[in-house]
Amino acid sequence: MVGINYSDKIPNNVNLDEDPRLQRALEAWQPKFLDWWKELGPHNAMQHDVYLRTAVSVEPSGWAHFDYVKMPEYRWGIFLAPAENGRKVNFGKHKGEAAWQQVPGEYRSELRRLIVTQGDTEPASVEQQRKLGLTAPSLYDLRNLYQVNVEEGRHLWAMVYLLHAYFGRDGREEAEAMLERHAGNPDKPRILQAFNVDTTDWLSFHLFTYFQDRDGKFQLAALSESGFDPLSRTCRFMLTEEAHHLFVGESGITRIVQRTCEIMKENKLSDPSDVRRFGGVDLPTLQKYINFHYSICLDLFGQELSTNAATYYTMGIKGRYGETKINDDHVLEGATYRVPSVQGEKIIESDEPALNAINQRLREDYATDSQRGMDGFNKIIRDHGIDFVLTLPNRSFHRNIGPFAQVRTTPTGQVISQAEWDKRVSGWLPTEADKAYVHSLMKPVTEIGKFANYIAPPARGINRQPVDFEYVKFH
Ligand code: BYC
Repeated sequence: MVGINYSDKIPNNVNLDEDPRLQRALEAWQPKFLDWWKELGPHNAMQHDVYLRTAVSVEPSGWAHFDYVKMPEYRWGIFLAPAENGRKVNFGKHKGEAAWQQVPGEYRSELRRLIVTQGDTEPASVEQQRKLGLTAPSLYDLRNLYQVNVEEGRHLWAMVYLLHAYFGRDGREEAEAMLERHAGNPDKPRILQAFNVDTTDWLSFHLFTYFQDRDGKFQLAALSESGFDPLSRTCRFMLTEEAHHLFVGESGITRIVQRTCEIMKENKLSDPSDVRRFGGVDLPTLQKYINFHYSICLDLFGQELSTNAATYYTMGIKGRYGETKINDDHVLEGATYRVPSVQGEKIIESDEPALNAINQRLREDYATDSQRGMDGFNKIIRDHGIDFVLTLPNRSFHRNIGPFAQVRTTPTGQVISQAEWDKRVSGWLPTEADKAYVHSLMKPVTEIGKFANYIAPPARGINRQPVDFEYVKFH
């Protein structure tokens, strides 16, 4: 077992006590992080006792310890996956060289930029979700929200550690700036657009953890391939935490779909929108929410053709998903990849340099992974004998980044005029009335073992506890 030192002020497995300068710098950042947590972390929740897991080891098996914790006392720390002996740079022009233990001087600004962008999303998501605790559908769900939130806080620590340890003064300044930009702040917004939208209801929360955290999975996986070994090791451990966030999203949507289908069956409803009369999330509304969240997440992968991504790849600092498992030369000079674009009224595909299509490839991998869960939701609907299929909208729909930002298309990918879009958009994206309806369902349920009407209980509890366990104790 690779031990974690919990006797230090900052728990870590990087021998922080052997580097007093770094330790002091991080200990000076720690109270600023806590101030930020108290101000912009979960609203009115600092005194609650929450049944949380904490990392006790970075090995894949058995890293978690579960107990009641007040969130400000959570032991945020620095945990890297174990070093791999003899690890190499596995792609780009340095392929085959020993992985870097220090930042290569000539790649400093690109690496810093990637780490800052990654780091910025973590506190952003906590800020976006800060009011959700007021309307949780159960104690079980509330606990999951808080678990996700504290781990996003830890992911910020992961990036701040890299900035402090490897980027000197600029890194320290970037670490400060992480706590100065805020989700939705017009003067100092978060870097990526999707991290400036408030998550104000639990339908959105489950879609966020399904779609947006999945972007996290794919970006972290691409960064875990990095030739800069400390970044790779940090991201590898973050991915084990990320898996739980994706579970929260997938199981949350599953439970909402399950409940909706039960309502339809119990009440013999054939028109899906009638579910609203019985206080459920009707499938057409769920589809609109899917359209919204999926499309804003597609933007998180950047432009379809990106010279930035080509540069990162050639430098060996950000790879592809599952890089070492891909069967090619891992240099991609002269290789091509199919990339969609718009030509007049049509969406076409053309072969483009694979290096410029690195973002696009990751987006496609993401799309495939997103569809997998959708198939599961549709199976529940089918099994209830309901004639409705949830779909992912076309990659051109409602985009703000890349060539599709210039056009309007239907969810099936037909290019349409702005006038037509204005006429039909209320059938594709949540309207104010849809949002008001969803918000009307958001009544907190705090009784042990009880669940809001629009969501089915989970199949099992957390850490083998029963579903009717007191996952959060209010104070
Ligand atoms: N919003 O060449 P391109 C997570 C900019 S989520 C605003 O394609 P690049 C989490 C771009 O900056 C994972 N701006 O860019 C989930 C560039 O600007 P400049 C987060 C955007 O750099 C849930 C220009 O457009 N991690 O962990 O190849 C909860 C040209 O674009 C956006 C990462 O993102 C946008 N969506 O790709 C908690 C990994 N897209 O140079 C956490 C690190 C593009 O013209 N980041 N632009 O000024 C990256 O790898 C890259 O920055 C991106 C963008 C993939 C995001």
